[in-house]
Amino acid sequence: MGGYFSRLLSRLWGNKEVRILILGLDGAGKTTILYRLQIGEVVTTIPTVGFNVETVNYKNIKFQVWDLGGQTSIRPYWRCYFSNTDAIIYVVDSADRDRVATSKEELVAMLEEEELKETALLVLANKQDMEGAMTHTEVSEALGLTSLKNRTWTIFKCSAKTGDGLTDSLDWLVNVVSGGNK
Ligand SMILES: Nc1nc2c(ncn2[C@@H]2O[C@H](COP(=O)(O)OP(=O)(O)OP(=O)(O)O)[C@@H](O)[C@H]2O)c(=O)[nH]1
Ligand SMILES: [Mg+2]
Repeated sequence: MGGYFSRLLSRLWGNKEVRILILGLDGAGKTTILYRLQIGEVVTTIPTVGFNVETVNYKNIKFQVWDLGGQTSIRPYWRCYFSNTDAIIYVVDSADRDRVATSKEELVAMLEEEELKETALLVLANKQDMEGAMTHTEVSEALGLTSLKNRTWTIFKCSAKTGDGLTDSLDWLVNVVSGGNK
């Protein structure tokens, strides 16, 4: 109830709160992206065991961003965080051609979850600065994105290292959570 009223109030005051999950295989760059968004810098990361959560304020919206560990043994716990999620940022290491099929399997399984039926999907084809990285079209094909049904989704290429592409993707999220893309 308290949560409902605070959400209502923040909407009235134009300071909308949004819940975002950042998911993807281990090493994809999720934590690097989270801190790039929050403090605008590249931080040194260690593999995430559990989660990081930070608030990112952008264009009058308060994004509460949950970054979950992506190692095989941790992935089953992603579902504990699914409820009330407004959007998922799914991060792919575009230079990791060997594991893009695994990344697709995890994505497909996740999107079948009832709790995520209405959730918007932003795919980030990360590590574009690396030589031999797949283009975002290649990543899109490898993940089978074009066959997604009844889902608001997009894919952006980006590099957490250089920062390229991250602002555009945040703008897309702002548009979606403000109702512009539904
Ligand atoms: N070249 C390059 N390296 C990146 C980029 N993004 C992340 N990395 C590197 O990739 C490695 C893994 O990044 P993390 O952000 O820790 O990956 P993660 O997805 O959080 O991994 P888990 O916490 O294990 O799930 C680190 O060495 C990062 O510096 C990028 O855009 N370009
Ligand atoms: Mg991490």
